[in-house]
Amino acid sequence: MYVIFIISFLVVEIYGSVSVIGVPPSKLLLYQPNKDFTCFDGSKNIPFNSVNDDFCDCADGSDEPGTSACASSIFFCPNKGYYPANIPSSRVNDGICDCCDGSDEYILKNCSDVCEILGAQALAEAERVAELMNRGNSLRLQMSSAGKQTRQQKQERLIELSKELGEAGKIKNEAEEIKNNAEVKENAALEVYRAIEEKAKEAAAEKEKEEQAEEAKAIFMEMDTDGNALLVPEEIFMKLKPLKSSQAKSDANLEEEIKFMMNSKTELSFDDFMDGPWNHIRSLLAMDDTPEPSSDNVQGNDNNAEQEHQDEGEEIEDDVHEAEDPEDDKEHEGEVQEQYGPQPPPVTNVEYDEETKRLIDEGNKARQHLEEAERSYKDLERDISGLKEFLEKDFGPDDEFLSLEGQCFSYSDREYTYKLCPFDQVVQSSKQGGSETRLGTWKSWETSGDYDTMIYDRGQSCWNGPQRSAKVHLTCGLDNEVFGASEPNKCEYVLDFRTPAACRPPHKQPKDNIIRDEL
Ligand code: MAN
Repeated sequence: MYVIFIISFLVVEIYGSVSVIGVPPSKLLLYQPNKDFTCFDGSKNIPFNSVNDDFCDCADGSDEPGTSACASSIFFCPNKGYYPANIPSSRVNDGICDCCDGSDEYILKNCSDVCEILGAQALAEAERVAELMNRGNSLRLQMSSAGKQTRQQKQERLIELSKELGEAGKIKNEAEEIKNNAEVKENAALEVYRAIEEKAKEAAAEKEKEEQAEEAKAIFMEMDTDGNALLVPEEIFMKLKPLKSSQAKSDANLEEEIKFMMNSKTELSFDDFMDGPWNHIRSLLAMDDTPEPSSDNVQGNDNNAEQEHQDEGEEIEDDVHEAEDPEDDKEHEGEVQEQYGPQPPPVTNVEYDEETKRLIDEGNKARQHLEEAERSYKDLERDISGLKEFLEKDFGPDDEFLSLEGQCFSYSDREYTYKLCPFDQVVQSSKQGGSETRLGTWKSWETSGDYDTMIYDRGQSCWNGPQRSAKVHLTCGLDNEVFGASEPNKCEYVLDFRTPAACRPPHKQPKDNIIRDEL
């Protein structure tokens, strides 16, 4: 009796065509009330009144789409006014509303049909999204045309700079030739003065040697108390014993030291004295002449130490300054030095003649000119490589992302502020203060051709972990804005960024998505 009720309920005729509950329109032809039913897997033919009789006949469950008798059956919700749905037939008549039209609960009938409401909401949402897509897409087109224009300008600039580089190369070569020629003349003129200087140095050295010999002679004679032109250990002892440097030594130690100085000889002629202990004795005598440091001097030394310390500090600051300077001047100087060879030696005490002065002046000008030409050439090379690097970046199929280059967008959560500078880097700074942490440097799009996720890697190393990295998920929005940031794994960050550049024209009209008249 109950089965008959179900059958009469489950097979209904609507507008002249038979509908079997739980069956989608596309499969209705397979359920003909005037014929036996063939299981979909072809395993059985059963009388049609066994369809939806709450008894599972077919192994594939195809005979019971509208009851929960077969574990594998699928129930079709028509959901008129909203999206149709397929649910497992086990949910049919379980008291829970699964279909928005309530068709899965046809016995209890405890579910009202909310499909129209859902459909209206979905339609409104689809219209909102379509509107967003439309407006976003027009902004994207504007960004794209600005991007293309910038690309064009940069390409033109690259051509100009490449020409300028050719010119700068010529100027540099000419300057180098002029400098080489000037230096040949300058060196020839200075050669004369170098020879004079060399001679003057030799003469000074010779004089110094003679003076030393005289000093040594005087000391030797002073020590040679018996005047026999030979020094014996006792005579040297007499000279050294009163010295301050000997006061800490015992007589035996001093005697031992003298023996060592005399290379175990028992007596020294003046020549032996000069070859042997003279240098040592001279420095001992010189030390003895040095005044004791007074308390004022000690203070002075402290000041010096302090000054040195300060100087060190300045040096460190200077180092930092240098490190910050992108153009390493020192390196540049080194290059110049290496290329231009040694500068003319500062020949002191020598007055150059007018011609030499003129040649040095020309040499200096030529060196300076070459230095400037080198610098211009390098500047151009740097600009060109910057432009090339820029133009090689993938700014989207229509350059719609290009205008984001050079801009930065911030987002703050409770602990950190994140800053995204598209195509450059992502950084993080703690709200407690402290320096920025680089989370990553622009690498590429995650999947080439899909412009929905950016990858930034090679960030600062994580303590006891890998280098930091960040992914940026892009969605369509009317403004450029970071609207979320998280760290799902330690030192791996995800930022959410909306931008019109990520908007596309809507493919379909919103109404097409809502199936209203499926049955
Ligand atoms: C900092 C931040 C955090 C990160 C830890 C790792 O505190 O960069 O995001 O998790 O370092 O030590």
